[in-house]
Amino acid sequence: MHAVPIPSIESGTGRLNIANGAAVLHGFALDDASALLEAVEAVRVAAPFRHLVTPGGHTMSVAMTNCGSLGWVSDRKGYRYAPLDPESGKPWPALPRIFETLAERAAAELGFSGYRPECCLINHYLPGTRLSLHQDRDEKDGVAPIVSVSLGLPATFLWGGFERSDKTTRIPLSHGDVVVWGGPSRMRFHGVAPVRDGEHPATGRCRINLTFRKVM
Ligand code: MD3
Ligand code: FE
Repeated sequence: MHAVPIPSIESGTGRLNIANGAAVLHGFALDDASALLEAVEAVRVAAPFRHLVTPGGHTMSVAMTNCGSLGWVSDRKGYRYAPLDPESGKPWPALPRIFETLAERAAAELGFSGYRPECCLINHYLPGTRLSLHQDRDEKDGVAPIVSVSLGLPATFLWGGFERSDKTTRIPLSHGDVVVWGGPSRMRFHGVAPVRDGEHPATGRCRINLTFRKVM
């Protein structure tokens, strides 16, 4: 079922296949990076980054916001997608056109045509910030891929198996990389190792990650 256990480089394409339906598209967002970051600035004015609290009472070290018709939120009551920003009581900012276009083009590279995510969760990492191993399982659509876009400081993505205790593979992600996670990989445990200190010309001292999600 999981037929590609070992990452394989497809020469010349800038594409790293990591499993059936999952691949890193190196530099796929480079040409759009400054426009994407401008759009993030507009989103954060309307819906600032905030540290969500987990149902267990821990404050997440990643700061998050959303755009789209639904946003991912967490509090003591649980994780869910919500149409309103709980901080403002207003709808999340709309998905910027450049976000929609990039996500659809990236998904199409892996053969997922007509990708129309309702949500873009935007994660903000300062040096030292990490995201512990988890599964993304709050989406009703467990088949559509998640598309992620890395901007700014590099990070090491931790890619696990189907049990939390499975060993993880480390995948370096840098500015402009796009990853499409579909097919059987969709429910794998994954996380991000603590971001190392540094300066990036596009973002300064932080990493921004966009994850597009087909929720309904
Ligand atoms: C693999 N974000 O927001 S993106 C998340 O870099 C999240 O901010 C990380 O994990 C980040 O939930 C990683 C890549 C990603 C997203 C979802 C996945 C990889 C995935 C779902 C299944 C498998
Ligand atoms: Fe995730």
